[in-house]
Amino acid sequence: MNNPNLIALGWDTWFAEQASAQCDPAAAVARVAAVDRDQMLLLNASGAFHARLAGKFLYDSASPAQLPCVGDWVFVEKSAADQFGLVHGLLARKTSLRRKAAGESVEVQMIAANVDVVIVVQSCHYDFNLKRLERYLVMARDGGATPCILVTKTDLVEPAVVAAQVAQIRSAGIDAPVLTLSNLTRDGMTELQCILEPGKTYCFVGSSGVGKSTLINGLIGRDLMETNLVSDTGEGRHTTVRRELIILANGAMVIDNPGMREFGVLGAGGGIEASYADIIARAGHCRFRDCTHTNEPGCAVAQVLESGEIDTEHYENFLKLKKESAYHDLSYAGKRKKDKEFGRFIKSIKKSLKEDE
Ligand SMILES: Nc1nc2c(ncn2[C@@H]2O[C@H](COP(=O)(O)OP(=O)(O)OP(=O)(O)O)[C@@H](O)[C@H]2O)c(=O)[nH]1
Ligand SMILES: [Mg+2]
Ligand SMILES: [Zn+2]
Repeated sequence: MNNPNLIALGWDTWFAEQASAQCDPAAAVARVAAVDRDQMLLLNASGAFHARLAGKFLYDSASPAQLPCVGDWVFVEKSAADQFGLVHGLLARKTSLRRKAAGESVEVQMIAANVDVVIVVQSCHYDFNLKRLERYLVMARDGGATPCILVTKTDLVEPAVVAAQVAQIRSAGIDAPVLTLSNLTRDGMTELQCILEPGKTYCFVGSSGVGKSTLINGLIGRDLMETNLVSDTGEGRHTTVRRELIILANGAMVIDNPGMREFGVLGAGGGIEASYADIIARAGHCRFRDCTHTNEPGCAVAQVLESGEIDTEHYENFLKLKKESAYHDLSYAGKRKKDKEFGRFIKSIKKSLKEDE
């Protein structure tokens, strides 16, 4: 189970322990590089191959979030004669990048698994938005990953504009590292490359058109990812439609993502607590243990707000996200039962399995 060649793909003793606790320790494992409906691209020590979900595994999964997604480790069976591998199970996830789908649905969507660092990309040209940035940071931390902020398209504005945005991030109490980059002049590329460590997985998220695929192409050194012209306002169609884990020459792994327009945050994993550590620390001094920090007497958070020690916008965003995540957690618990959508999904896969027989 301690195959040194898997270590390059991010395998470590934590996963080895999960594997032996979950399954026959001799079972083969592989990492999911991409998922296309019922088929996936897997990586192991000997390279890339395609695989499908075993019927039993599919039937036993209670929700789409329990099916393999990019970055997952899976148990797989494949003999040399087989064209496809057969995936029998999913290893426990060390980190999960997930969101609540926009709109009415309460379904949790997996974006990627076992990501070490989530790189939140915003363009300094039209896209920069502190509230949205904080949502992304909460999402990253909620699933256990470390966030990093990347401000792109610095060639399109004066350096003072970039500096002001970085200052705004800092004064909001956000302590994640901030990098700046122009894909055009390649200013900041070396600094980005410096943080990418071999064997670690980096997932790029952010709005459509901020330059995620362009920068991944820049890291690979050739145009593997499709990119597209967008209007100046950043409004445009989504160019990237598929997630794929790619191994860079230095051994770091990167995952590109389609731009996200709107997403709900889940709070259960502690993402809000971690992203608003300054407010949480103050909250410990409130007179009432269940203080909502809105109008109670003896509220320690209100005190620092008055003194300006904590930014008002940062505080308001905290209240909003807390309310939102409490609502999602509640509605999610209430709708645990398998929903219709997933039933239909299972049906379509069953059908395509049959057709292949
Ligand atoms: N001026 C300038 N343009 C850039 C920069 N980075 C990307 N672009 C352009 O912005 C457009 C969108 O870039 P993409 O890399 O496709 O954006 P994306 O984030 O992958 O978008 P989605 O796949 O839709 O999520 C392309 O026309 C790029 O050439 C940059 O640093 N400076
Ligand atoms: Mg893209
Ligand atoms: Zn309080």
